[in-house]
Amino acid sequence: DSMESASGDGKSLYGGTVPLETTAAGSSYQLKDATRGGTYTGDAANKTDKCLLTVCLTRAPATLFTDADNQWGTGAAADRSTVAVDAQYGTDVTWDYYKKVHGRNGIAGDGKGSFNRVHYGKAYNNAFWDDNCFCMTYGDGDGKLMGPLVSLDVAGHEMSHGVTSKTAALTYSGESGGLNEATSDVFGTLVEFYAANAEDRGDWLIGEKVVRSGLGREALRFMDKPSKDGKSADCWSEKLGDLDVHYSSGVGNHFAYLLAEGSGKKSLNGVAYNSPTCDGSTVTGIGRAKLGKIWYRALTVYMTSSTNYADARTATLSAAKDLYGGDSTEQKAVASAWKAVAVS
Ligand code: ASN
Ligand code: ZN
Ligand code: CA
Ligand code: CA
Repeated sequence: DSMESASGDGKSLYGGTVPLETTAAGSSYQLKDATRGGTYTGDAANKTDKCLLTVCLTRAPATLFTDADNQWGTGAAADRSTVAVDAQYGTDVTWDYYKKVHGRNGIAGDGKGSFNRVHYGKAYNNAFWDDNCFCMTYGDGDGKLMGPLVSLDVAGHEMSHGVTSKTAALTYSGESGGLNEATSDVFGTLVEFYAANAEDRGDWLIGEKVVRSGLGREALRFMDKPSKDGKSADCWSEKLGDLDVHYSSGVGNHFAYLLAEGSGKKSLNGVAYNSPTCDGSTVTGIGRAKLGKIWYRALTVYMTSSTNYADARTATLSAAKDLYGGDSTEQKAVASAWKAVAVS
């Protein structure tokens, strides 16, 4: 069969009707995007990987989604293609964000795509990046705590783990692990803003589309005040590295919010924020675009596998100096935002 790129669209679960670039193969279409390195989405058939650490005896499949008329999904989770639309769209937007904003061509910067697996496991309340398959995997959620974990911010979060893996390679434990997680939350959030999707507008919450009433809170994580999740740290302390990486990330998330938006109260796209500082100082934000520039340069030029929060401060100060000059407003804001989360 001859293969050629085709423009279709899909009815997603969280983002309304979205454009999809697919592959025409004979009389049907594949959910595979040749314009983004061949990134594709497959069905994991509710199976799970069986692994001991990184050695896997069996792996859930990634059976490529196909469609007869290139109009994918129904917008309802009952159709197996619907969440595939979200996942493919999420990695499309993330691909475009890295390319257009940072000049990065794919996860590894080599133009090569990756793939998504959706419907992983049964009632699985998680999503993850896996360095071994170089792929993203999404559960359907149990419907009580969470729905399908295929929102834009989660897709951007998981794909950004791949970018971190190919750049700073921040070790996934201790403070470097918290920074690894914060990197994914920061870029997942910037991807959500970049998408400008009317059904899933940009915000500083992680997983607000995914959570269900049983979880008892409006998002998985809150970047303006990370402790709103009941576990994450707002401020650095000596013991921070003992926390799970999804909670020590709070300090980096809080820094990122403060740097972009500033301290205190703010309302954005209909969401209210109130970001405190750890020392009572006032931080004036420099905007999301500059946050993204500074964090990306710090990640790709200055951070290494062992970078801790003090090192991340130095890395972002160096990045801000490169981008905007020493003693620039931007570099001073980076210093103020780290001070405000007790990193010096
Ligand atoms: N959803 C989680 C994450 O991407 C999975 C994990 O704990 N690694 O961080
Ligand atoms: Zn993560
Ligand atoms: Ca949103
Ligand atoms: Ca969000």
